Amino acid sequence: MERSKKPAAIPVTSSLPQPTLNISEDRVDAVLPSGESVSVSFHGATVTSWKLADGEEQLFLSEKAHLDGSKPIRGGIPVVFPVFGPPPASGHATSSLPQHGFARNSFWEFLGKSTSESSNENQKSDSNIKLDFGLSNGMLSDEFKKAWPYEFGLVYSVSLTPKSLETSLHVQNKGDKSFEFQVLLHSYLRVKDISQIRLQNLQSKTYIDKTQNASSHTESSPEVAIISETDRVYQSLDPTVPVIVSSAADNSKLFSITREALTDLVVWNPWIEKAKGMADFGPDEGYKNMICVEAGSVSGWQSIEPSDAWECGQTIHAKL
Ligand code: TA6
Repeated sequence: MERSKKPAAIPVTSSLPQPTLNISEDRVDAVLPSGESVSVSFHGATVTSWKLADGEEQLFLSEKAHLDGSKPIRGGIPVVFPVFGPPPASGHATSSLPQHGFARNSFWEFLGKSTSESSNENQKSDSNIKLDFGLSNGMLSDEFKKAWPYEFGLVYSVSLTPKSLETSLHVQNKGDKSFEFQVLLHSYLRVKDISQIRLQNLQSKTYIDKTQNASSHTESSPEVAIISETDRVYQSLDPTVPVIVSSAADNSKLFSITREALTDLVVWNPWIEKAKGMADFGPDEGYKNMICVEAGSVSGWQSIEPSDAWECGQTIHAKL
């Protein structure tokens, strides 16, 4: 039968409002139809902004942060890889790297975005967007390549939903030598007043206190207050148990952080003197408006064999 009357192809397009994406020279900005937004700098694949639908910023970004690629970005969510903190003094593969490694201080490439229909039938639009960024050994500076001569591939995914921000890192060994690494998501959470927040679900956990010569302690408080310079590595946490940043006034949950494969959690606030002492930390009083709650695998080393891969991540819910 002659099928001259074949129906015209019907374009499959969603009539629902879609997330918007803007790719500029230095970053990617995405906005959900419901109003939430995220910005990710190509430098370090650093999330520099996460706003809720009412426009309220959830991350702290120093007013003096270097956004031109000249230094790691002070604030947002720097990606720490392949070493946390100052590397071992000598005799380790990371010994020639700078503090916190090269990932936060390298230019990543944007690999693309994906959106997904909301599973909630009441949701009137696509409510999720995932942005993928890549970094591999060939993209590193000569200095970093020389300092850490391994073939690797990183894919960092930033996923925004109306109620959460998820960041995950996929590590692949693309060479013929195994290597070991540490990883940490150095999240600077924005708070109205550091004296009015508490950290919950750390009680009875062991922590290394870097303000007391890296001595080991056990957390006794169900609600940790920040009253001075704080630099603690809480260890061996169940990553599925959320760490909560709550309001001291009414115990409302400001942030809830769950993790995957990241069993350490660093809590850091530079307080008055250290804040003043960092040239890229501003304003000086900014320590009152931030708390770093950093999901990581930093107490030991992850080892990865040739062709193997390893994945980790964090999900931060805000204003629960
Ligand atoms: O995550 C806590 C920490 O290791 C602190 O010891 C402090 O050094 C902070 O990171 C910031 O490090 P940075 O290299 O970004 O100045």
